[in-house]
Amino acid sequence: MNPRERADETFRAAFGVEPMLRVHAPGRVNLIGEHTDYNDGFVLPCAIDFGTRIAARPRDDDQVQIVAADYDGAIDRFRLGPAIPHREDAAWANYARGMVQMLVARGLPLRGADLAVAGDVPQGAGLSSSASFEVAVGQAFKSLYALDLDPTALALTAQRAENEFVGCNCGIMDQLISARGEAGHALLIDCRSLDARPVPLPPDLAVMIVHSHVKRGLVGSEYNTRRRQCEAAARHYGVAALRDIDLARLEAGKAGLDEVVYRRARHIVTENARTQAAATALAGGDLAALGLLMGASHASMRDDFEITVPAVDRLVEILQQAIGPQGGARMTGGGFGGCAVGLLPRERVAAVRAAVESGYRAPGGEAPTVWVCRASAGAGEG
Ligand code: GAF
Repeated sequence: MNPRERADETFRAAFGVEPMLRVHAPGRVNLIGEHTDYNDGFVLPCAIDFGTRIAARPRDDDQVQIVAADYDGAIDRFRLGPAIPHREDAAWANYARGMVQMLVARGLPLRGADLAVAGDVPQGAGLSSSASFEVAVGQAFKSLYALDLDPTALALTAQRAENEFVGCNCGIMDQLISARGEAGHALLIDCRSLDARPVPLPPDLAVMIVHSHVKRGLVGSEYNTRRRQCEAAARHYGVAALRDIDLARLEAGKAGLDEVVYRRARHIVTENARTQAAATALAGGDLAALGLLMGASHASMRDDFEITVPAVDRLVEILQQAIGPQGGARMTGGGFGGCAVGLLPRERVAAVRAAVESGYRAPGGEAPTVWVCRASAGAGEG
């Protein structure tokens, strides 16, 4: 059964009627531009054909009931309000609770709802299962109550839920691409203005995602440390965010800057430049240039930002070798495990898949999981 069917079936089993409407929101893969979003910089993600599906009906009171198909039909119940309590015993429920609380905080006219949720974004893989869940919950309320909430506002509300309710200090990339993705395109997002330029993916280009099966450890604490280091560097240069300096200024002003903080800043400054160049290379179908930029991005994440782990470095090397000069590969997402992304000519998919499946094993012995994904549209009904 696909997630849509599972959401429907779970809805019927829990509430005894057919849902009134269905919504979905996708996960994402980031092609390049890592940790640049909270530095007001550039990212180049695309929404993928894995996502969260919700079957829903409105209620005429202020009760919300959510049944999770992926958690054995576990049910969460709470009332709308400005201070919805956290669930300490069911972390999944807090994404929905946070989203609903932030919709209420926007002053939107919502009532309660019955929802059934099912998804197929692999969890803990760095493909934004949680952003897709938050955005899907927001989309469900938007559709049920015809809320005045455009896709950017939907994304900002979901980010606020994650920052203030769930307690993860993430940037805007994951929620924005989940809300605004375009089929067949990546989006070059300016995370300061929130302008998002669609960049068409050439039809003969494959987007390959490979799960390393390295369990992501320390993500929260290391993520917050990186944020603080970037903020310290911006203060050192007297700018609002690292987006505001280029490599020349980074080098000219580095006296007195802690060496580690300097390398963190160098990753952000060079990654911003690479991301914009990669959008140009992608639009022009220049796979060789794209491959070099992806390789440099991975090296920068490994050596300057220090968010890769040896097994993922090895996976990326195998991918790079198998892909060759026409295309490239890098780790994708927040880091410390998770997935690599490869961009390659479609005709090379079988050979690259075979090379990765025979050449890579996770530290625990697991074989990699390989998906070729379709760049998909953002959240919506249906
Ligand atoms: C995580 C965060 F949620 C994003 O905001 C982004 O910072 C990403 O890590 C790294 O690029 O997915």
